Amino acid sequence: MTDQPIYQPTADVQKSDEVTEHPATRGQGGELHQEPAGDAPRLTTAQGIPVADDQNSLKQGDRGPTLLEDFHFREKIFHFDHERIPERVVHARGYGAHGYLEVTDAIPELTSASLFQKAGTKVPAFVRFSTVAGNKGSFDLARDVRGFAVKLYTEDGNWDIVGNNIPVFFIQDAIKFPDLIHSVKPEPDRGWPQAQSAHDTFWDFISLMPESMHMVMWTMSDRAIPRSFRFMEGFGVHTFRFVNAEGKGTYVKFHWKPKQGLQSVVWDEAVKINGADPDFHRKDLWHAIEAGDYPEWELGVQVFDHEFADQFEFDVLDSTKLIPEEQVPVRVIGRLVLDRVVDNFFAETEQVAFCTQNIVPGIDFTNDPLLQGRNFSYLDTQTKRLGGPNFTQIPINAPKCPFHHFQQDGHMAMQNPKGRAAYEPNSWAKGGPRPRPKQGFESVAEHNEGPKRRIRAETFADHYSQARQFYLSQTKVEKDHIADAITFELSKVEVPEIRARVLSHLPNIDKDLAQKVAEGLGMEMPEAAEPYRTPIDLPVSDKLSILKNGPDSIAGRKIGILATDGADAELVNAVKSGAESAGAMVEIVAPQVGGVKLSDGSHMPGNEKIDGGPSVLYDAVAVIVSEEGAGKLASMLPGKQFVADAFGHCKFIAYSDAAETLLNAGGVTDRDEGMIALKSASDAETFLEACVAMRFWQRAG
Ligand code: HDD
Repeated sequence: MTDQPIYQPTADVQKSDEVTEHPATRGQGGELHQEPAGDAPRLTTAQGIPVADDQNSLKQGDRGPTLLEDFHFREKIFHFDHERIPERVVHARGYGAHGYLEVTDAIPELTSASLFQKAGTKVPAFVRFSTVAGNKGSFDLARDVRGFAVKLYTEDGNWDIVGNNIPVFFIQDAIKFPDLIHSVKPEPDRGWPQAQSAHDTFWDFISLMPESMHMVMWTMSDRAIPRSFRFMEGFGVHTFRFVNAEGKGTYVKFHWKPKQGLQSVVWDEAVKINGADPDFHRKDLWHAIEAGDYPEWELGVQVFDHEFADQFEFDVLDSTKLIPEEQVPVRVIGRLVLDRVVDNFFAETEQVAFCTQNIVPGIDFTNDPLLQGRNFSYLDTQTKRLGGPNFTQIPINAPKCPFHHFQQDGHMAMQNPKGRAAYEPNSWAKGGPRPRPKQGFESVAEHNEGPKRRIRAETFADHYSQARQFYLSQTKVEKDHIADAITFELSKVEVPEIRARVLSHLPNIDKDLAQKVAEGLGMEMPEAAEPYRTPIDLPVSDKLSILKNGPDSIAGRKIGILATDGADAELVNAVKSGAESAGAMVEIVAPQVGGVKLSDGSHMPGNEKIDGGPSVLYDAVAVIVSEEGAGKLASMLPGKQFVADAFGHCKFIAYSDAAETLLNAGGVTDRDEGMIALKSASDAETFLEACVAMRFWQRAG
């Protein structure tokens, strides 16, 4: 033992409400001289053995080799080495929250599902939102479809509605799913691009699959860059079935409609948010729930019968088609509320296992060939990802109703039955669970026949009509965004033949769109692709547009106030309190995160330093600065960009007199109606009222 003090790497921990000071240190003689502070539980190994020192591995001599005998060290490193499970092969990046579904309109005439028998019934829910293509560590604002997967823990078991924020899909038959996903994922030789469809292989595949055209219109629209999970619609996509107590089936499509309204960002904003805050969407959900501003969606159903299905222009089993709400209105039957963040991301969000085949009595599948394939894929993928068949025993996946079965053993089996009967039927008096012919799940007794063939039904053959309907249903701004997005994506495609092949599909959707994209790319318009079936003209559907279905208040939005020392206190407080009382969140962006001293001498704490709080993080901004503060910001790039971007992204901007210097330095010289001068506190109201429109689109031309 040396006479020198023994070096201990543990720094003293700063005291706060949540942090206690308990550096476990050894004295000069090597003896442990400080027990953990307070009543903290003792640190143990996973086997429960108390740990004396968690800072140093066991060594032979102070500078000698680490000993294999150190079971605490070995267990800790071994566990760490095994801490990751395979990420989801798609939808790897996601974020979940808990809540409930409350039934607002009972529908026993349509379905025997237990939850829909009585208005007011509440069932627990877990929802996971996701992007599709990117890996687990990718950024939130990728141009991509968003997963909208809902697990409902009903009295009759778990019902998973594994949907997206887009009501249609790229392909009609599940056998093409691996091809679709391989084409969008990083290319196999070079390993890029991450979380992006703007590359050769994706567009090559798309150009060869005309059935994808409808979905591509959606993914090139602003639907694929939502402002937040809270402002997205969700769709079950496939046609499912409701089955009532008499066994009568009715077709149904499921919809989630955000009470917060729909909202997306513009592409330049998405790119910049990815840099400024790659976790933008997950943080948004977390902060809203933590603030008690619980996001809510209406559960809506489109219910229709065989007669409608037979006369509908398209096949209701074709997932590349939707049923316009004008044709079959959405009936609201419930509300989904997310009111609790997860306790542990891995245990809940990462381990949750959604499966399309999880349905309950009263719900049934249809023969949609995409759905049929999914019903195989999800169980298979969960078994691989979570390591075995007992993933249903993980608390987030376990039913919350009583459940009894004879499945047993396997990796990590936690629920192990007692007794001798592990089979059914058996003749033991207490032999365990028995099937219930009347209450158990039964499939609709559908009659199917025909030759066994690999074939796509003729009724699936129209590839362009609904793509055209979607495009024509958009506002001018939204149409421009679609054209810009296709142009951008194709400009990243290196092989001219692929660009030309994609372009050749567009005249079948809309000639002006095709022309715009061709001009944007600087290409000659190639000959239009020969459609298998000539597209038909369909009426415009307003429900397909985001801007026609925007919010009706600024509740749940985020206003950024750029303030400096000496900023007019009355104005800052008027914008802040006005926004907060309208249900919006407010953040102060300042030259220093410590905050600012306002004109009345009061201190306003900052939320972001200007470099870390660009205007893309906010729905609208107020620039309330002193002359001196404006001058300083005008000499800083982040200051100039703050106002230039807010203006360029068509946001409403409120500004104090002194802000003129900064606005001009940022190149914002127009004072259009989206720019609201704050002369007195009452102008804050004008600004906040204008913000309900979310953007001053007239600026976009
Ligand atoms: Fe899928 C995950 C949605 C077609 C195979 N899918 C997954 C998730 C969502 C969807 C939201 C993430 C669930 C979560 O948060 O954990 N998928 C869809 C929709 C589709 C669709 C709306 C078309 C209508 N999917 C689809 C097909 C197949 C798959 C055709 C395969 C035949 N999907 C999977 C999967 C995943 C998955 C490989 C990956 C991780 C997982 O299941 O849990 O099984």
